[in-house]
Amino acid sequence: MGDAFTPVKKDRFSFGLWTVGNVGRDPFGDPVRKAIPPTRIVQQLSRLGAWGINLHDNDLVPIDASAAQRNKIVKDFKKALKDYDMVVPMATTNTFSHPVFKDGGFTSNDPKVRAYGLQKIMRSIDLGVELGASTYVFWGGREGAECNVSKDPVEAVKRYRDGINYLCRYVRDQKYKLRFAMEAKPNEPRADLYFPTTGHYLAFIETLDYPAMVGVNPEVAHESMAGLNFHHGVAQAMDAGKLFHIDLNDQRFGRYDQDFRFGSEDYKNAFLLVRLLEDNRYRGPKHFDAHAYRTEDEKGVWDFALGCMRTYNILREKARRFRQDDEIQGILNEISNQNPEFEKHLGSYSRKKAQALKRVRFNIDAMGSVGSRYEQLDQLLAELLLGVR
Ligand code: GLT
Ligand code: MN
Ligand code: MN
Repeated sequence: MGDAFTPVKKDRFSFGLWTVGNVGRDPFGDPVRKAIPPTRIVQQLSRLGAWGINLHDNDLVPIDASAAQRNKIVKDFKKALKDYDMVVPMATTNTFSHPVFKDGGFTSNDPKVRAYGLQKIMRSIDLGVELGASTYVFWGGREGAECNVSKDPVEAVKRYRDGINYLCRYVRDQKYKLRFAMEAKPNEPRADLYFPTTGHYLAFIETLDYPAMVGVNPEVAHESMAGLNFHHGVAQAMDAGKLFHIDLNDQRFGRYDQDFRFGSEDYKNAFLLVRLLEDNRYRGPKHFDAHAYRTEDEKGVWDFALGCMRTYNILREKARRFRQDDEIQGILNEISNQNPEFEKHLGSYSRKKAQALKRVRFNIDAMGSVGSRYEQLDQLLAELLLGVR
């Protein structure tokens, strides 16, 4: 029996095979869980109310599988998707695990590695499209450096651009309905990664041959690692029409990439994000790119998955209450309706408007002495989030 926060398909929640499939390996310790077969992941996630499952090529098909093995695996997986009413909204390529990618795929100094990278990505795009994906993520996990004189960073950006342009043309040539979403991260596993933030990608995208095909896939943890306010970055991506996908998880500031359960660390920031997505009617997939604590067995993995989705829905309800709270809305109205007679000075430029504005006398001391009521507003938010409102 569910309650008001029980996830359902129309919530469009998705998980990566690699997220619930994470076996708990870390740089200091061995796996603590057995790999869960992809078909069981599909079944269990569906049972919990998830809608989609995302994958890297090698999450499903081992890198050394024969063509016959690949076909059998893909066939079984498709059957599970059908049986459990699950979709594959997004796919991506693993260009980071195999040693061949130790110095990057797109940005490797070795053209042979770059060529192999393109080949692997084209095959992986074929697989993603075969499974129904409409978004293709690029996370350049090895596109970076430790020895920063080993690669010219300007050249690295050019190589990356050449690779994405090539693949845009491949997608068009194949007549695939596929959009790319670029995922930034400042560091880890490399000391420094190129395109460290979503903002860097937003600028890069405009330099591509087919910018309309390419957007971003911001991840909570990654922008937090860079010390940034996540929901501000997401807002800018939305404003640019580039929020094609989103990776939801949680993270403590200043730490390694923790990929914690969504909303497990910072309720307030998680609320701000959910409110932003809901109020702006984001309709893309809501993908949880997170994994269960290393302390957990398989039951803990499903607790984790359900927890991500429930927390999102709880915060969605909080966002609704925020919109309907008279006192909060009263303050917001007051804030946004100050001195309406000055609106006429703003907006688009004209010489006449500029001349008029230059004649206005402002009493800046009086203006600067007006309080903002933000303390009161923020406390009302705190009380709403803490459940006493
Ligand atoms: C990897 C990374 C994620 C990316 C995935 C896509 S794989 O787990 O930590 O943030 O989204 O390649
Ligand atoms: Mn991450
Ligand atoms: Mn991610």
